[in-house]
Amino acid sequence: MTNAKNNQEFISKMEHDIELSALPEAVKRKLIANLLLLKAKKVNLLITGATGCGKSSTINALFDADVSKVGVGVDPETMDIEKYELGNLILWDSPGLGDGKEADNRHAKNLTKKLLERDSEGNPLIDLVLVILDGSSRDMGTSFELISNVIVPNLGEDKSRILVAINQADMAMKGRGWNREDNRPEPELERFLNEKVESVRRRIKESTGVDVEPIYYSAGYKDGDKPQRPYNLTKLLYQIVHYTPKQKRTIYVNNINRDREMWKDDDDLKDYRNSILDDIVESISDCADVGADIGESLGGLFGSAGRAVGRVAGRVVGSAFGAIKSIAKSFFGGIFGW
Ligand SMILES: Nc1nc2c(ncn2[C@@H]2O[C@H](COP(=O)(O)OP(=O)(O)O)[C@@H](O)[C@H]2O)c(=O)[nH]1
Ligand SMILES: [Mg+2]
Repeated sequence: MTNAKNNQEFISKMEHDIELSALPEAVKRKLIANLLLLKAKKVNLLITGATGCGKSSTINALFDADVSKVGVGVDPETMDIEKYELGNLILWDSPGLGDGKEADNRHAKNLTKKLLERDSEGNPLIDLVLVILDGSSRDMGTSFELISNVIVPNLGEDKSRILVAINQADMAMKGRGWNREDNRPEPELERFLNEKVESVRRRIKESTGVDVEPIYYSAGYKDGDKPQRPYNLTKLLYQIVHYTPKQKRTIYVNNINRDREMWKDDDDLKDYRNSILDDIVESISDCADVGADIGESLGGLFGSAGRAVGRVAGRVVGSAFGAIKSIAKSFFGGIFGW
């Protein structure tokens, strides 16, 4: 089953369920109008980091994109950046620094160009940059260089478009402290990883002034005789969803990996799942927005009495939030095996 085929599936199902729900007609119409707007959106996610840090593995784990097979660029200027289109989700996969002086200059130039690119509405094309660090490497210097010299200076005013994630958590102490059976770190490795997260956070703050909340995870691997499931992949997805502009969050739902094995192991699964759900539901219902609209139109018709009705409609929208959440939850349940 390819994800491109499932693009729009989530939104179509939501439309169908909202239509059949007991929600007031005006709320239904507004929600369906919101869904139509969401359908037209595209999200552009730029993934970068040193060669070998695990960009391809991460994309494959999150989105089941089979990145070895799709969309390889041919333009020699931008050959190093690969583009994958999964319906409305567009992934840009670019090497970071560490490939030698000449290649690094090229990568920096391509990254800068991509970050400065604007969409047809004049907004930055790239919605979010995911910088992956190799947690098994002792030398993070080139990654900090990438962040402070190439990524952050080209983000514009809003510095919230950057996420930093430390991959290969299982190999951070050369494999020591990783409980292979349960696919999670033992306390000693956990401490080590938490310190690493803290030092990465501090170094980025010191060199750029930007606050990031790095996480550690493992993209896992399929090759070899003992494949390993990802760890903290739901946490990574939560961050990606959360830092994506609100109106675009539903786009991920259509494209996440349908293989339940990918989403099993996290440090606090329940919490991330709920947060993802809340973020996505918020993007569809946008309660305040719906309430205000309805209140306004009723107010225009009936004056102050209409505004009072509008306030009631606002509360009805609160119940719409609940209805949408349960619809979304059942959809997700099928994917994540909740
Ligand atoms: N142990 C371990 N190996 C990983 C992990 N993620 C990626 N790898 C391995 O690291 C190598 C490079 O990964 P790849 O995704 O090709 O990196 P890219 O160059 O950034 O795209 C491959 O052999 C992967 O199997 C991980 O979380 N743990
Ligand atoms: Mg790759």
